[in-house]
Amino acid sequence: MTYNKKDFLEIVEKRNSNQPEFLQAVEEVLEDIIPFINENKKYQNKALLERMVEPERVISFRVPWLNDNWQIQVNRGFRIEFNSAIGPYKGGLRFHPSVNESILKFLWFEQVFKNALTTLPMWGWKGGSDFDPKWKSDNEIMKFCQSFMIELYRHIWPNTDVPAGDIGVWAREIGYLFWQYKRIRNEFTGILTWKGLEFGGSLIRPEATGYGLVYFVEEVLKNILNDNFIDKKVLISGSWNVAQFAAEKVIELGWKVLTMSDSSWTIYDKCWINKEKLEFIKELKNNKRWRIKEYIKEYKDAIFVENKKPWDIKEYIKNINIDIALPCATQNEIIDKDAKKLVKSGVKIIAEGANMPSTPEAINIYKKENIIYVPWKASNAGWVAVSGLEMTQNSLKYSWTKEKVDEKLKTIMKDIYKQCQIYGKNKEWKIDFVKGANIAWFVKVADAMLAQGIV
Ligand code: NDP
Ligand code: 2IT
Repeated sequence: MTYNKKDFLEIVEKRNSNQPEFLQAVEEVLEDIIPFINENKKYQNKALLERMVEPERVISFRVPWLNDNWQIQVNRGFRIEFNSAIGPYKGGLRFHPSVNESILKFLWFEQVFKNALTTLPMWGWKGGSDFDPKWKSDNEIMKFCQSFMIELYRHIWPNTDVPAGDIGVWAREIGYLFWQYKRIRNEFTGILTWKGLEFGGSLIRPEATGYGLVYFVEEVLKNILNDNFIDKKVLISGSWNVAQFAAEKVIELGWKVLTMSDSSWTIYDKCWINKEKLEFIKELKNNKRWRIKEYIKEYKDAIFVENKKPWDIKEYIKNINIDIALPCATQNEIIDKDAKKLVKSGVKIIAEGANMPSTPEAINIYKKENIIYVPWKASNAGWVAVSGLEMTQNSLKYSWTKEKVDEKLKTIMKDIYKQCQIYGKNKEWKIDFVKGANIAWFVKVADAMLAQGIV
């Protein structure tokens, strides 16, 4: 029996009627996967899709805690485990007021792609809470994390489920969660990743996403464009973690970074953001003098503009042709009119560092204009990949050097490229990376499920 997309979606909608984000994620993926199943007998009549969209377990729990004014607060905690066919559950915890079951199921769905594509034995899960860490004191964050872990610990083990961070959960929160777990179980294990270096964290963790993104772009240049790698002009958005380390790698390769931005300002520097200038930007962030416009006080040749994006470059630096755009700031930062501007700038490759930075309309423009487009689910997998490497180091009770982790990250990004190449070949494009990533994920998970029976 083959699948019909419309009929299958109706079934999923009936069972998840109040979960728009999850339904959107499923629909997007079915576009590539259903034709693939319909062409491959091996995957037919096994209810694979029906099983893949149904979680193994959904857990929701109460998180009571006491704020600094001695008032009792109650939040909702979640943990969604979908399928453990290829390894322990692995993924981030998000603390944000928007967190609900639909958002976590959508994020899980996307996490699965990244995890499967890394080729490491990790399956996706997502967890978190509607707790809002903004404006909370350190003490309140710690109290919340401790209460959250008092429930979460029942469900996680080093070979079962290993959380990391996501929005609202960074090194500080991971430290508090780790200590509480250790106190409850009286056991020092790699139960969380993104830990501090002092207690089992991995080197290259902060760099992983930005570096991994640029490693992927190198593969595209080498294999698709057969390019000489000289003097590439690059637009980068954002100026925090992902953007800074993407810029660092780009500069190391001798390419030219022309822009960086924050949520209010963009700087356009026709004399390039070199190593020294990037250090200045890093320092701005570290000192909490965090507006990118401070740059202009030091580097007077640059232009800074409010409410503009790197993709507006042609308005400020004429006679320039861009080779590569790396959106590293936020979701939906490239809408259709931005995509048109990118086309005009001459861009040849768009590779995503942020989660979901291009809208569907923008992606259609890339396709129409034959721009090589690498979606985030393939190009920002460096993040969770280094989490996987942290788990390995923890089980070995050993720490690899920076060089060793970096080398492994590079190999993983090359492997993701190869998987997209195998499954994403397309008549109009040399490689359709969206299709490639979707099918590579499906094949890996479906084969593992088929081998393990009715799971
Ligand atoms: P941040 O969220 O701290 O950085 C975001 C950067 O983008 C900041 O410079 C921020 O500026 C800027 N920004 C935010 N909103 C806008 C906007 N509307 N327009 C322009 N710039 C904006 O963290 P990260 O660097 O860690 O994350 C960036 C993206 O990458 C996110 O989508 C994240 O989910 C994704 N990601 C991050 C990974 C990681 O390893 N950290 C891994 C994989 C994906 P401002 O200071 O003004 O807020
Ligand atoms: O979206 C992501 O890849 C993450 N939040 C990272 C998850 C992890 O386990 O490192």
